[in-house]
Amino acid sequence: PSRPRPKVILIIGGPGSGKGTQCLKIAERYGFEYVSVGELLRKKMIHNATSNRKWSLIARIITNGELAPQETTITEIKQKIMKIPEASGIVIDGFPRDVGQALSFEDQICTPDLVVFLACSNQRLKERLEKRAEQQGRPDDNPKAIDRRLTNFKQNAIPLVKYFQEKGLIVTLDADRDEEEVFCDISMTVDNKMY
Ligand code: UP5
Ligand code: MG
Repeated sequence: PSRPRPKVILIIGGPGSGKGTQCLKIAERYGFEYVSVGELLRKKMIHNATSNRKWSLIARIITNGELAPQETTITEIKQKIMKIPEASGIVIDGFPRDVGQALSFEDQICTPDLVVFLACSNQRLKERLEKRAEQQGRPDDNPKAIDRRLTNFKQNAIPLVKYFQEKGLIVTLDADRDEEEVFCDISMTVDNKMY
């Protein structure tokens, strides 16, 4: 008999809302595969920016805090998912960013089983990103790009959340709290909705 398709959880939220942090915890607790879309794009851009015109353009887009082209992003996700061997679940970090991407994901990949929105105040998002910028060197953790990422998020978040609300797929959690509290809510949600 064929295996059931892996459950798919999408984690969305502003830059610095804790998507990466919480996704790693989910992957660990549930044995799910972790796919960070931002990480996929950053790796590919670093690898290809000097030799390939398309990727040098995308590198510029991402470093400025703007969104990479939708079709490229979906293609990267598809390729990554196809390489995942056997998994009971996949947790996807930082995708979709807008309704267009959500539609195209459903069209080309699948309807997600659950979407978690990490709701975080603008002030907190900024604080966390500025702190991380001091500690690490992500190319888009510069003041101008941080501003663009926050602005783009604010523009796209409401319609995106509404879209998944209408489908009854989304749970919104208060992500202003500390990591452990947020994760406690996430695991309750996953236990309730998916098992
Ligand atoms: N931290 C985390 N949780 C905390 C908590 N509860 N309390 C206190 N501190 C907390 O966390 C950020 C920082 O805060 C860390 O230092 C952490 O320790 C601390 P993190 O878990 O890294 O938050 P995250 O939401 O993952 O923040 P990130 O900066 O990664 O969010 P972005 O959405 O900006 O980044 P992403 O990698 O998803 O996307 C980057 C870029 O890729 C986009 O801007 C875009 O250019 C491109 N992209 C696309 O074009 N299309 C896509 O579909 C996806 C990405
Ligand atoms: Mg992240």
